[in-house]
Amino acid sequence: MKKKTYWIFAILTISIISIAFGYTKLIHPKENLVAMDCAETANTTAESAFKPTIENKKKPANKAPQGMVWIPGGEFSMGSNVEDESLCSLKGVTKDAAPIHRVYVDGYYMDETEVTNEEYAKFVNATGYVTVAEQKPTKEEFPTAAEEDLIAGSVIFTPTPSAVNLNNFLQWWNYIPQTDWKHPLGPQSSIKGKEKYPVVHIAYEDAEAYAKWAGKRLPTEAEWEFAARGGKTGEIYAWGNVLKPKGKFQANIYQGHFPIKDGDTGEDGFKGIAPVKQYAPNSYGLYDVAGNVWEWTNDWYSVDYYKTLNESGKVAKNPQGPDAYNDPTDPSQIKRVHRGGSFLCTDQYCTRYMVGTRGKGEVRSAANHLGFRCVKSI
Ligand SMILES: [Ca+2]
Ligand SMILES: [Ca+2]
Repeated sequence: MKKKTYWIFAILTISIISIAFGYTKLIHPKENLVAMDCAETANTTAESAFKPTIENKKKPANKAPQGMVWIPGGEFSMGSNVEDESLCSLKGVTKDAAPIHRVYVDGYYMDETEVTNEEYAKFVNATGYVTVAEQKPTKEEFPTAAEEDLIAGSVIFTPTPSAVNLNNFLQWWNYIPQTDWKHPLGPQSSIKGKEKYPVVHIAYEDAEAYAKWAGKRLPTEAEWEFAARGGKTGEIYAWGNVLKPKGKFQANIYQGHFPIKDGDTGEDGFKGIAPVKQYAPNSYGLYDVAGNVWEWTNDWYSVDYYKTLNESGKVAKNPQGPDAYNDPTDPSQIKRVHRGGSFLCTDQYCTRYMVGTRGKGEVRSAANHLGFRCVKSI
């Protein structure tokens, strides 16, 4: 990486990449890890912490808006058994999805897929909207940066030439000028022929602007998880408790040696990002809630939000997230919650495709594994 862009790269990447991988700061992962199937045998002994999901019975009289499905809402147990998440050989190193706590959400419609390039293009064509990644960073945002370093761009996953210690994500992320939703893999790339791929390099305000234009909104974290669980109780994945039922992957995640060049074997059918709807939907008809691209939610990220709700002793009714962000590992960064993991999640490093687990990202940061989907209240 050029030194010139290092400063902005570091600022923009640290929080977004820590979404998935921040906990590696806390541990010392083995080098040269090989692909493992350990998530397949994840511990379910604490499943009793989950109480049955009780779906609302009421259904709207009208048909769902095009491209959306009805999520009935109801009461459910939210969060993750920390014994089941994170690195398979190091259970429970991430604790922000605990404790499992009781939540109620009203019913709503949700986009059946991640928002696609085609859909985002309609919004941009109609409004002339310019995403954060397309905007030149300002002196106000980066007061110590030299003028020539203020270059619009975004962050791209860049495989390493050989095996690396997994404790430093800066090794496989690069800030690339002129990278944005229309140029997802750098200035020479395009989205031609990729209309059905999820839009990426989307900062929070870019997602929010689209949602408003579409007459929708971003889901709360609770709405996202209720929907992703598909009415089931306490399952590890959006499709059940086995990573590969009948030996078949159910989501676009990462297999092979992470993060090296040609390390992604694409055993699930895709090396890198996939068009939407390539895997079976969950029982509410939602595609790719696990993997493919991370999805913004509306909630501030606070490491202890679940603990606070749980300690209230009540069912949290339509929780809207904490009043303020709080990430003690990165206190200066303003973050909101991401959910679902991405095509880069692997049991060697990040198992956030597990349905109850959480991610987080700085609100003005984007990358080529981050998108969103919307909801709509009735
Ligand atoms: Ca894949
Ligand atoms: Ca997703």
